Amino acid sequence: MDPVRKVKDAVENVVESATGKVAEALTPDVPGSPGSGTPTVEEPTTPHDPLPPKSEQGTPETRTPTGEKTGAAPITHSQRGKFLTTAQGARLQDTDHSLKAGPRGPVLLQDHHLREKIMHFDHERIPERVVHARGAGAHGVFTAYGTAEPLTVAGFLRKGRETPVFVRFSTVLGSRGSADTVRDTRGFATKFYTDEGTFDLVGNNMPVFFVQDAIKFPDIIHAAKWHPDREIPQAQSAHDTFWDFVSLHTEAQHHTIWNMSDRGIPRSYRTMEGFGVHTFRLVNDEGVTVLVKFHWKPKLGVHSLTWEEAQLTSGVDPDFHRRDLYDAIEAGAFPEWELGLQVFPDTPEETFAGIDLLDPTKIIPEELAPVQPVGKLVLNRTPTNFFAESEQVAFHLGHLPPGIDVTNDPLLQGRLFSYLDTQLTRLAGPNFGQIPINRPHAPVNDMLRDGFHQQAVHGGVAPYRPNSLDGGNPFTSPPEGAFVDVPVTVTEAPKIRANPVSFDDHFSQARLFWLSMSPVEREHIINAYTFELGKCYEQAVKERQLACLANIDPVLCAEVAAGLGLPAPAATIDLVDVDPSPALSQVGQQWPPDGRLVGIVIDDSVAFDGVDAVRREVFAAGMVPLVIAPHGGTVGDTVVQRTFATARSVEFDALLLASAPALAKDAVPARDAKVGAPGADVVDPRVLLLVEECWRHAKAIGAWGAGATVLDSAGVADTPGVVTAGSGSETFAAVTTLMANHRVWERFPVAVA
Ligand code: HDE
Repeated sequence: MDPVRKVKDAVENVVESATGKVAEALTPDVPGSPGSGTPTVEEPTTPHDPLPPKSEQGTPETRTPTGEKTGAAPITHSQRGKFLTTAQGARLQDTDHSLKAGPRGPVLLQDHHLREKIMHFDHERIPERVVHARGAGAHGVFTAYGTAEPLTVAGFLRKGRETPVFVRFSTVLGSRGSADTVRDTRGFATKFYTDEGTFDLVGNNMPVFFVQDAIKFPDIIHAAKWHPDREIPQAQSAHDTFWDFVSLHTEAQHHTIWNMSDRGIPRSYRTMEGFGVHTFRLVNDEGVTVLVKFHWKPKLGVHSLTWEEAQLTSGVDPDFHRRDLYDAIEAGAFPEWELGLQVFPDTPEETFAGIDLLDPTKIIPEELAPVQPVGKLVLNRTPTNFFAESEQVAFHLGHLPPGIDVTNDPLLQGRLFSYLDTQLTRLAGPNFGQIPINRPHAPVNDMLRDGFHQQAVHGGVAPYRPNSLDGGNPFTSPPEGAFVDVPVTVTEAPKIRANPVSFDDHFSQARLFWLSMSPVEREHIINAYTFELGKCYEQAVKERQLACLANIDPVLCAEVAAGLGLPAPAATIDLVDVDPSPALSQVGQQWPPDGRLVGIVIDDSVAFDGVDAVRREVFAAGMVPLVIAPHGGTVGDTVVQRTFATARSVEFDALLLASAPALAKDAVPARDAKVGAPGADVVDPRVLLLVEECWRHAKAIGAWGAGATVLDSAGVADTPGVVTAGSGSETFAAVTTLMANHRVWERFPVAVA
């Protein structure tokens, strides 16, 4: 589908409509309606086939376990027919009552329908991922620019080649049902279904990792997850075991400062960068190799929540990132990233600018090795069934197509074991590659046989090589088109448990990150460390982490120490002079506002025409307007999407005020403690709270007409990023300009330069 907004189309249709039922026509186009049909109040009784999926939903292509297209339509692939059946297809007349010996009698063991239904229900859950349990995936397409052709034989990077993809975003620490907006690293895992075999790029939204060697992964995860005695805290690093570990195992300090920065609380999956973290090796058709790092650059720029927003959102809408991803796709604001490469010569030292390319706790600043775009990713379909797709998708670093190979990064090497191994428990056996979302699009002829949940009906008698009984099939491939391991020379060395000396520098790049931040970003980092260490009980842990901060920067250390009420220690190493990398900062650029949510506050005093004109302009600008009113239903002819009772500031990227609503009918003290608060006698207290929070979170606010008086009541009139104008259109135009900066940064007070 052309990425033209459905919402925009709907508006245009309405303009052409002569019926005048504008409000009715607009309602379904606000993303989020649950089903593809319009439900009736009465229970439907006329049998018909299952409803089609919603238009924005996609499924894995219908392929055989060996990768061949079946041609079956996705919906017939799962459920068929008008009538309820058993799993074996026998029609059922009743599923509301178990089979009993008389209406008051005991349930009979022979009730095979009851037993099948309960048996299946009892086993609906599978083990959640040991890390990255909380996540959400979407389908899309990757289109190559061709710029990587000189570097690799990988066919999916040939100019113009389109490859279907499935991307799963995740947090690391929380359980499957935990909140999306906690402070944490985010996973960014992409499955490219290439016709030369699946390529999984299993990355994160931060370019470095806590540990340098895979053997330390269980340690960092045990430290960061909940305490084993009480199983708290959920999805948090603000506790003693995490800080105990990272302050002792100091190679974690670089990743930790990324987590403490605004990168740890992304505004949305759509506004995250992605990184392959490790260095990979590309090989071209002449056998020439280069070393590369993979980067995903979001079209909307890197944008984060404020800490208060993140905390509020965890309670108000724990599914915030998932909802944002799916609503954006449904609205036609398809999330986009460019895939880019940092390219380094493949020298025996495997270093660049003196930085060890095998050390996953180090970046190469983009100023030294620019990211070269090689293709574009567009996510354009939501899953049809979350379990079948997001939960069952299985990524693995060893899923590599010809032209992309691994390096000796010891973290990467351990991952090559872990990702297959974990699926044996999680997806119950070795055939997880045959689950629809994991089926390759390339022909499969693998000699792997049998096992739990085998889906393929293998013919032949000779799944071994060499054979003559199956005519010698499968044959090994000629080098062209085959995955050929790059014959890297392994230098003679003793077998030892040790790191290269170059891995010993644990602080210079944490310092590089700190020095690259803008003043407001530094304030956020100070605040995050102070909060997290403030939640620790053990004095020794706090003091030890302060000692680490002293080795990053004296100002950072002193500010955090002041917040903790502890003395700031001196550095134990010489602080290196590093050139900042401006590319690491999120502040200072302008970005498109696609798919942003704009709240419009109205009440019965507002003319429909004015509000409708602004709504159209918001749609036309590629954003989604949500009308907020004293009650649900309609206000005049305007359809209401949020009420004062259901709206909360964190949902909106900007706020427009078309009126100054007095206390709504449901604003009574027994239901809302804010009624009676200062100013609430003039403007409904929930509207005041909306404005105050949007202001505190540095969002653009605009008002026209009576709306301007709300700004006075909230005490925010004539402050940065608050605009008033003569009409809704002018107000929205001014707000749009402000939104390009992501936030009204100057509203954040800065204490340290
Ligand atoms: Fe993972 N990681 N990881 N990891 N990882 C898993 O695989 C592991 C690491 C990452 O959406 C698990 O299928 C080890 C770095 C993502 O399904 C498991 C080590 C990076 C996802 C596993 C690492 C990642 C995972 C859990 C140290 C960024 C979610 C379930 C050597 C480059 C994928 C699963 C999804 C998931 C092991 C380190 C990213 C247990 C042993 C570094 C995005 O196999």
